[in-house]
Amino acid sequence: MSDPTSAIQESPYDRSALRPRILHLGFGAFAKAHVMAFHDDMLRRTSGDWGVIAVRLHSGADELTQLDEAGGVFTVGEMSGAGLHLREIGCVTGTLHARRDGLPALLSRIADPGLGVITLTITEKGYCLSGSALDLAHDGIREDLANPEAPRTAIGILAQGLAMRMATGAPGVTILSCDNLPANGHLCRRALLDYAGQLDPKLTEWIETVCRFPCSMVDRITPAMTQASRQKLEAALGRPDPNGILCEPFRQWVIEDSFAGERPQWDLAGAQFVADVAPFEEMKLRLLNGSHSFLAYLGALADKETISDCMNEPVLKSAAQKLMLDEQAPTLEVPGGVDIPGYAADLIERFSNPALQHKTTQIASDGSQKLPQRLLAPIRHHLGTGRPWPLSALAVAGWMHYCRGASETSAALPLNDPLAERIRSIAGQSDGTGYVDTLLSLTPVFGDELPASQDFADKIRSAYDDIGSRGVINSIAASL
Ligand code: CS2
Repeated sequence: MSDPTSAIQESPYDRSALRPRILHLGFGAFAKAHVMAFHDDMLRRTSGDWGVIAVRLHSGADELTQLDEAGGVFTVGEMSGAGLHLREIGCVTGTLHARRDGLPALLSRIADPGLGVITLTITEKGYCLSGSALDLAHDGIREDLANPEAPRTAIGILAQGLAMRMATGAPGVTILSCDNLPANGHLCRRALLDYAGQLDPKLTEWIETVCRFPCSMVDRITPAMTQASRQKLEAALGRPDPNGILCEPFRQWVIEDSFAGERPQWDLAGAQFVADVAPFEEMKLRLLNGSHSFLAYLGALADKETISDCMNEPVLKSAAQKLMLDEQAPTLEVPGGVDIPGYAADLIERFSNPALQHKTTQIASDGSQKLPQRLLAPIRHHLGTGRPWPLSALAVAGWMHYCRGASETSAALPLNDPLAERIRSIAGQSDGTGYVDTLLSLTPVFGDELPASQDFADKIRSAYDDIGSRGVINSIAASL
């Protein structure tokens, strides 16, 4: 049965009037489905000239060339049980790839005085953080600091571009992080200031004075494209769109109202500008992303391929709901006007969307970067208040089992993580308590304080043993 499909909504605005005023770093699936969809929607409602330059630093040169060949225009398809709603996104006016086009082209674009906003989707690891500061021991950061005029990391490239802006008297710029980190704007600012502080105090002062780093909460479930989703899009569109992307219908963007210059009117497209994003960020990171990670590790171990497959398993579905309401929500300062049970119920419905085919192994990637804000921060809260946290313990223990690379039926599970090499070597040397304790000593993930808590370590060890002896579903069922 084919999906009922609406005709594509074409971009009705004059694309030739767009100027390169926004640069998006990390132009991948999420940027297309979220930031660009909001931006395109805004352009449909204004006669603005905010064009976007789509940038990638390392991989993805061919994808950008392919987008150039399509004149920058691509399709976003919103998938729901009811069908596929297609829209054309026309806000990208050009692309830049650090290797394909050379670094000077990218740096001069960042330094262009006409550029007002840099939006970022560079993933958690792109910020090169250790805790809440720049990791000065990070290989990429060390190399960039030794050779600041030819940087390779996003932080090194942004800093060099900002140094050029300062040198030419260009105005400050807004750098808007759209990654799933708590206080993402503050972390981004801190990373840049720490980096600049190693090189030039004048640059540090310039950044502090004239640049702005609003925090933002971004939300739209956007699975990586597969051959099946490309075919689905082609069937609906009547032609292939190699740049197209499929995602869920829901989207949300809450942005701190702190801009260096003019602010794009994203509110016309449904974004919210607020004074304090923190309550929104934490709610989304813990309820949505925290339960996503719970389902990703435990679901993958139980051979569930997608999040909607997890929702078809009653134990996993009830557990996700209970994790949200009993273990995540009590740790939050709830944003005004938000009804948490309603928000959680909507999440369960979004997770159940069968059209998304969102792979558990995709969400399982980069666990070492995701666990701290999604699961460990709430656990720290519970250790302080004495509330039980059995499902969070199973999620962390599930990550540990997942890192061994095999599901309960011995199917291979991919370990994509900046710490993969270290984790694999730990897994190769030990199992059981020895393995758990060695993982707990990974300070980039657990810090120093948590593993020093006997209560914390005992609960993780016991959840790990439980999963090993009783199996994933039975262990979860026992905690419900
Ligand atoms: C997911 C997110 O891959 C992951 O870690 O939890 O990408 C999630 O789908 C988005 O944050 C939804 O807004």
